[in-house]
Amino acid sequence: MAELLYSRTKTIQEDKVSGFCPGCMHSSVMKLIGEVIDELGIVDKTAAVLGIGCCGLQMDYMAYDNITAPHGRACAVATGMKRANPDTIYYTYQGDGDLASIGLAETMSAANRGENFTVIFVNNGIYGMTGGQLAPTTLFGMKASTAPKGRIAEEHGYPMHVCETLNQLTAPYYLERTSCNTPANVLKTKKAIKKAFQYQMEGKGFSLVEIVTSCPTNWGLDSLKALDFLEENMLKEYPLGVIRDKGMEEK
Ligand SMILES: Cc1ncc(C[n+]2csc(CCOP(=O)(O)OP(=O)(O)O)c2C)c(N)n1
Repeated sequence: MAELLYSRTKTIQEDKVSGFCPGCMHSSVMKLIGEVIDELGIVDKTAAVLGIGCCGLQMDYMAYDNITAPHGRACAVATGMKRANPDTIYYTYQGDGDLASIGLAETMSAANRGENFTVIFVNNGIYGMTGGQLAPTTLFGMKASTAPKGRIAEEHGYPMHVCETLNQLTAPYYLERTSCNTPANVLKTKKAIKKAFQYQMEGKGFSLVEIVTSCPTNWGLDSLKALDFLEENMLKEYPLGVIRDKGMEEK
């Protein structure tokens, strides 16, 4: 394994104030990842591979190593990093545009190879950073800057279910969909992230945790209305739960 350049003891840059929009769940998810890394005692051997988008802003808040991959290529970059440094714990952190649109081939290929890293997939149903363009996960009727009348099947295809699609492959070890819309779901999300990291530490292969989140700014809603929209619409299209857990099947 490559020698670490310096020793790390903390996960979060404590002096940073969140720059995310009000109601954005990226900061909650990032905090959970930090807590999990702390609890597992792996801060000195963890590195993030960040997608491009609001997800990439994580680099401002985390105190451990990270690398930003070209748009959509996080799973390909993580593949190389993990194979070169198998003792390092790698996770990718990607939005729906990054992971399921421009990066779909990289995601599917890494999952199909059963690469031993963890994917944290933040699904807010839209391209956040670039101003609300249609994503593969945009719901029917949901307006986007590139679909002003809302998603229409004939023009834009159907909302893409990433976990269910990956569940068609043989290799993935663990696939779960969670959300951060309630305190109970925040705890479930943390549990899922922890499990995914633990599976990687045990060398089990590819794990993906999809977290359904809101993007009030690009949904054109305030934070509370965005939460209602998430519960009434996003969670209907993207139901929460374990899609596959080979660890449970093996027990
Ligand atoms: C090759 C390339 N194409 C397009 C872009 C512009 N771009 C930056 S972020 C982004 C979409 C990000 O959306 P998403 O992955 O859903 O992340 P979010 O911002 O919602 O977290 C796009 C299209 C880019 N940076 N590089």
